[in-house]
Amino acid sequence: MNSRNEELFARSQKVIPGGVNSPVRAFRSVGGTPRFFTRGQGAWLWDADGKAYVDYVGSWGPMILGHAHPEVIRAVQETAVHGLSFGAPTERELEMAELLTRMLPSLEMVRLVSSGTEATMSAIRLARGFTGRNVIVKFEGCYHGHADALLVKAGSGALTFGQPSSSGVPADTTRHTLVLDYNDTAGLEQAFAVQGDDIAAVILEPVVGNMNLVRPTPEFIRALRDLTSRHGAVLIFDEVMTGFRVGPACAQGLFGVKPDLTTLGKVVGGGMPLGVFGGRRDIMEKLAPLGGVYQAGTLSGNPVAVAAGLATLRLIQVPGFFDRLSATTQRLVSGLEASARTRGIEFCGESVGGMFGIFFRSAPPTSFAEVMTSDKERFNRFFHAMLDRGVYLAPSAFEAGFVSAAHGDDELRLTFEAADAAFDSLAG
Ligand code: KE4
Repeated sequence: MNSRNEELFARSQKVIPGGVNSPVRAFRSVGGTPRFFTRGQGAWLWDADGKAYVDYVGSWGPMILGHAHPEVIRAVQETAVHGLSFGAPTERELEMAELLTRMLPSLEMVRLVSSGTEATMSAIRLARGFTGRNVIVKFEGCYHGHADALLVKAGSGALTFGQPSSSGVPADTTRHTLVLDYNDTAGLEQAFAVQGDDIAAVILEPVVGNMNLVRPTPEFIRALRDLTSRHGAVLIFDEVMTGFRVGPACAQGLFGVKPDLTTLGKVVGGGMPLGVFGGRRDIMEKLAPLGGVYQAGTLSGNPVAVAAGLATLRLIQVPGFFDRLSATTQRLVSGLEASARTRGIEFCGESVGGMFGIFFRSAPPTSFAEVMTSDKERFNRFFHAMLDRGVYLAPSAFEAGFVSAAHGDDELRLTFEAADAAFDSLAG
């Protein structure tokens, strides 16, 4: 037992299932020992052995400014000294709600919650309450948190209702969830043709990050908006990952689409527990205490989490922020592609704003089936070769990566040097 990470992991597995508080952190997809981080600063993390890493996970998206940004830390400190939680309205959460409705035109009203899962779970219930319908449409490869109704895998055949993708979820709960193929416009049209008037909502990641990165086709986005409008179904953009990550007006701003409801998380809390759901006033006003759809939370709108979120949202609105972030992310992907190409390794990348995907396949995938043809084993070897050289990528071939405003020339140079050696080790 030579590493403090290994020692901590051995201890942790005795008292926390899998040694982690969220499964993907356990490195089961890539193998090896998860790193226990002790601190982060800017684009960097340090693990329990004191080893430094350039961080491309960024806590799975929230850390868009980099770790421990002084203005965010100060906002948290200045708020915390006046009390952590009141369970009552505060001006600060009103400020956050007003800011969000200014930043996203589709948000006429919002509710603050404590996680992305809470946001999507609430949005689904609200859509069902608003429409009086039960059927929810989601897409294979999209992840929306761990609410029962959304832990669903595709049914045995097209247009058959989903089966639970987790034990502990009653089949009854998922029998109203239809799982279709992402970017399959014909399949979506057929579902609406057959069951359109029973569909309460369609929920999707408008740029997928949870089967690694997959962009939507323009016709798929158009069909989603047309069909849901025509059939009175609620269109929910789950922007927990893409929200204020792919652009200042999220993915809906990139695509020029107004969803009926939007869910947010990650960046919006700046690293603190904060989720948001919101959208059309006529839908949101169905929520208690106004309407019959119940939703609540002890720490909803928590002042300290909101302070971190407000500081973050203010800082990402500085002119040129997303141009710079997108340029850095594109440079990262292009540099990795060039390194692999030089060595004749089949590899490609894709980026949207400050998120990226890398694949051991010849072209960026456009569907779940295509993602599954990527060479997972090669990714796992690449992951560890980069980790050994101080570059922390997402510990799964099926997760997107994230760049922060703190990533600069030095971090890219180190990353490319590590990638040259890592690709050499694969070519060898
Ligand atoms: P949380 O409950 O983890 O805050 O959010 C759930 C969620 C909802 N919607 C989307 C599009 C998401 O990406 C997520 C959470 N994303 C994962 C990363 N793949 C969080 C990391 C984890 O599960 O540990």
